[in-house]
Amino acid sequence: MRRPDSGISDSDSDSDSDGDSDSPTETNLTSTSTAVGPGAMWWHMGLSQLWHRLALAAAVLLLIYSAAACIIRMWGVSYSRDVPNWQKSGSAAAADEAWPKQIYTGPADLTMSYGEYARPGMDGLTLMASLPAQYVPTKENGRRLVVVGDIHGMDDELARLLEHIKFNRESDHLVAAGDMVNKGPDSPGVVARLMALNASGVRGNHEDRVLLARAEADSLVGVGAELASPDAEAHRGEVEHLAVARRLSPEQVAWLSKLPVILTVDPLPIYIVHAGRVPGVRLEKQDPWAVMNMRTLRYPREELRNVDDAGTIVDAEEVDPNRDVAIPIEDHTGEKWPDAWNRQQTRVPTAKRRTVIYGHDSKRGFVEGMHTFGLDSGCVGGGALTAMIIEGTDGGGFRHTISQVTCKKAPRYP
Ligand SMILES: [Mn+2]
Repeated sequence: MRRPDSGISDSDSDSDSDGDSDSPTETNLTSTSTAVGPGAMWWHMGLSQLWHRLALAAAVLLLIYSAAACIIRMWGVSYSRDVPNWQKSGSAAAADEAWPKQIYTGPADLTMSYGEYARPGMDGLTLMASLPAQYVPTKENGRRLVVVGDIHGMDDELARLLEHIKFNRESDHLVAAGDMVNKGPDSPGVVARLMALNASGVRGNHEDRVLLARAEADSLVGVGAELASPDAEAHRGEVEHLAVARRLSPEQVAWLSKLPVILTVDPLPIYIVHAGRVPGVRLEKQDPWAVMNMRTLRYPREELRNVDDAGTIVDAEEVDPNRDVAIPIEDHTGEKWPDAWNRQQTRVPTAKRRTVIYGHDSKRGFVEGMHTFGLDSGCVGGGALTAMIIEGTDGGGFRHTISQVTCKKAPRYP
């Protein structure tokens, strides 16, 4: 029998034998190895060479497997996605009975939900609250509910207005319709006066920004606080918000932060908000950002469909399905939201109609609509400060009067 350690000399002799067949010993060894048969090849290769080949074979198999897996995966990605109903052809679409029998033209026509979602970062914000029942004016209690528009730090004017209407804190209740702070000279004075009068209020965009700036500044510690330079504040547009936030006491900040975005005056059919509310979206589904910031509404379906050759929007009918989707925006480029609200109120039963009292739009000034009252008459810019005085009437209704004082234009603060 051959010994295992003779394998190496065997391979040597194989290569040698081609050029030199004179050596009988070597020839003999070659013939011996041939006689052993193919099984002996493993021994010819040697152990290290064997492992090399096995590794190579494994690598090739792995490569083939990976390529196959890749192709199968890509195939799956391309072909296993959900096909929207309106893209299904023929019988597939017909089989889906739930799909409405309408023609949908593209992504812009999909159902949208602007105004329905609370943004992240609204933690700690109260969307809705009801005015405590003892402050609701009725025919019987003879109380007055006094709603004041954007005060903006104009404390002297607020004091004059309250004096002018003979405000009596025993029988009257004051509600600030947002934007009590910023712009004017004395935001802390205004908040202090409101707190002293046990007033109610709603959060306006300016309260919101002051509170956000304050929360961000308070959360800075260590290196972050060191890096919080005035330049960085200016870059973020927070200089004024932070300046006001730092002048407010912790109690004043706490009071502001508890104000709801929407104040209802049940059982009176009244909502008080700072900027507006989106028609067609339930009260508890309103987006706080929109309620604090909106001025007009835009209608993407209408803008996409009802455009004439010159590119202008064709006037819509009173009831236009293309206005089902409304986007609340800050600027004045859309339809005034109170117009949309008042139009919608004419289509609901009298018992379900609601009046919205708001501020925020000093450009339009005091505006009285069928079911809307805009109270921002631009006091901080030298206009007037407006109060709406609400009293209860027979049958659970209300009547109102409007009072104003003129304002001295405030130097921009700070
Ligand atoms: Mn505002």
